[in-house]
Amino acid sequence: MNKLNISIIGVPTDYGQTRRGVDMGPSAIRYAGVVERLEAIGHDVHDKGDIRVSQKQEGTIVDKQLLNLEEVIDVSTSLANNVNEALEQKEFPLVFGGDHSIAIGTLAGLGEHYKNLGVIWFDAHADLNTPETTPSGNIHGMPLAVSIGLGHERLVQIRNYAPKIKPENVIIIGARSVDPGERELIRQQGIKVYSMHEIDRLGMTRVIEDALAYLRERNVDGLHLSLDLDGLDPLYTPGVGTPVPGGITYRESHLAMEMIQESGMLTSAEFVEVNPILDEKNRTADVAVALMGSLFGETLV
Ligand code: NNH
Ligand code: MN
Ligand code: MN
Ligand code: MN
Repeated sequence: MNKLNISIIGVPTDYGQTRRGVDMGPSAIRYAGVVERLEAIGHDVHDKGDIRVSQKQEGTIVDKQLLNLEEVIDVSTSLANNVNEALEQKEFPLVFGGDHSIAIGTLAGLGEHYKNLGVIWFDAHADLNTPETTPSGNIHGMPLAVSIGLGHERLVQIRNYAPKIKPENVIIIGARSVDPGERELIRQQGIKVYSMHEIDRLGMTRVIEDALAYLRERNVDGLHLSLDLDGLDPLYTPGVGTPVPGGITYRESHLAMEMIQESGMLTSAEFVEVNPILDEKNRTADVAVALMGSLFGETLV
């Protein structure tokens, strides 16, 4: 196991969706013992605390297709700056949400340093909506589209460049709730998806082997894992805002993390959508931390 200088960045925001409580995700994950767990593996862990998320800005224009747009732009910009700084200091960015809209900021910080970044998007959803296709107006359903350059110009242009990543370097794993506009984008942009169907048929081992081989073939210069806890079955992670039955199991998730660790390719990660208000005894944060254990090199024996 390669010893890392891990820099934890908490992003206590719920502006990407409308259920309260997900802004307490970073606290719940810390309470579940993440720092101790990663240090026990042998890593050097620096908890940078939470970035500042301001109160709702009253009096701004309400766009039903882009809820809390100004607030999401603020959080994304500040997170992007923090991620950028961590990379400049040669630290491994580990980001805690918050809802999945934070990936806009994380990827904006990463994209400047990696010219050919690979992304594994572990999620029940595709997060490929645009203001034109969104069924909810929730920006947490849009971060992948924004990062490939599609969506509201001010989101796409965080840190003044676009796109942040290439659609052909993205692999979605665990999808089972995909909107019509997202299906079209997946086809049109050539985004690789291992839905629950492929996971059932091939098994998680083959899925991750294939995914990593695909990214290696594309000569990626870094690998980011964006893990939405709703990718797992809600049996294991009930504390999420939009649970979808028929998800990835606890063991399959661990296997995926272990295989990503073994590849030696991982250069950053984020864990999002932990909502302690909707949770049962912090189970979802506990699972998040257990998965980080596997991702960062814990072994069973
Ligand atoms: N696709 C739906 C939307 O855009 C739901 C997105 N919810 C998520 N994404 N949790 O991961 O509103
Ligand atoms: Mn140090
Ligand atoms: Mn998501
Ligand atoms: Mn999701």
